[in-house]
Amino acid sequence: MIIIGERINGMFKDIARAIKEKDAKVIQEWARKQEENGAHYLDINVGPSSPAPVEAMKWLVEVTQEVTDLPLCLDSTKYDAIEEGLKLCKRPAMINSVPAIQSKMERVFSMAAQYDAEVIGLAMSEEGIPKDADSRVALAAELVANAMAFDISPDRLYIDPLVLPCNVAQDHGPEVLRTLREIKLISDPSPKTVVGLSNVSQGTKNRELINRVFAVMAMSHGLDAGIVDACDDELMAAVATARILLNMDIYCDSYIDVFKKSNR
Ligand code: THG
Repeated sequence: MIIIGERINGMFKDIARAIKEKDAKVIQEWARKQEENGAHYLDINVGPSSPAPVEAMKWLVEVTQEVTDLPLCLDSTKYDAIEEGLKLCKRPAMINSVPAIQSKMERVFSMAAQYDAEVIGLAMSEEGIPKDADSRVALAAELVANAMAFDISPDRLYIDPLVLPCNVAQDHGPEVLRTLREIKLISDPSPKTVVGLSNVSQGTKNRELINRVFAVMAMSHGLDAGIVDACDDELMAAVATARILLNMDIYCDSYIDVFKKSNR
């Protein structure tokens, strides 16, 4: 699974404070820590209550790139913030995200073509997030068709079926899993898939266990990437183990590496 580290997000109090006070050290420590723990991309989100999202995004991109060469996943609903961030990215980035809404798809896919960015497409429309897998897959197909219209190959598109907290939307769980599997049948090459893993446990007890179990279940349904807590060693070990059991890595070199890192 492609690991997108979730931690540089203004949803977290320490990040919100660091953005406000321009305290680069906090951001850079999280960038380093997530990279050391195996992240392949870093999600960059200024948070829901940023008074100046464009400026904050530019600053986060700059200070993060001072300490890491990992590609960034620019996470915002404000496309001006994403575009200004893309201009600063040293490597092709990922745009997070666009729903299946025509005007937004046009803006985002033309931006992706211009900056050679990958794109996360959300299985939602003007009407919100559908519950059943068939409706989610239909929205995924719309995203694929629109990406292709901008010459973006489907395998540069990550479809996010949208994971909701299991304590308020328990009935969505199996539908999300079925969506992950069926998305692979939409096109050839097929789009990739991604989830915001920690959503599944928001507001619940025993969050880490719920995250770890859902990660493995989603992987067995073909999940390609996850925006996850890369600093949860047990999660990273579960992911490495699932890769062995799904025959995605050869036992045992990369497998043993994970355990060396967490001192087991
Ligand atoms: N899909 C896509 N992008 C996403 C999401 C998604 N980006 C944001 C989010 N969802 C994924 N990232 C997080 C980051 C943090 C949390 C959940 C998902 C989280 N935060 C604590 C909380 O809300 O309880 C914050 C509390 C604290 O300050 O410690 O759980 O689904 N494409």
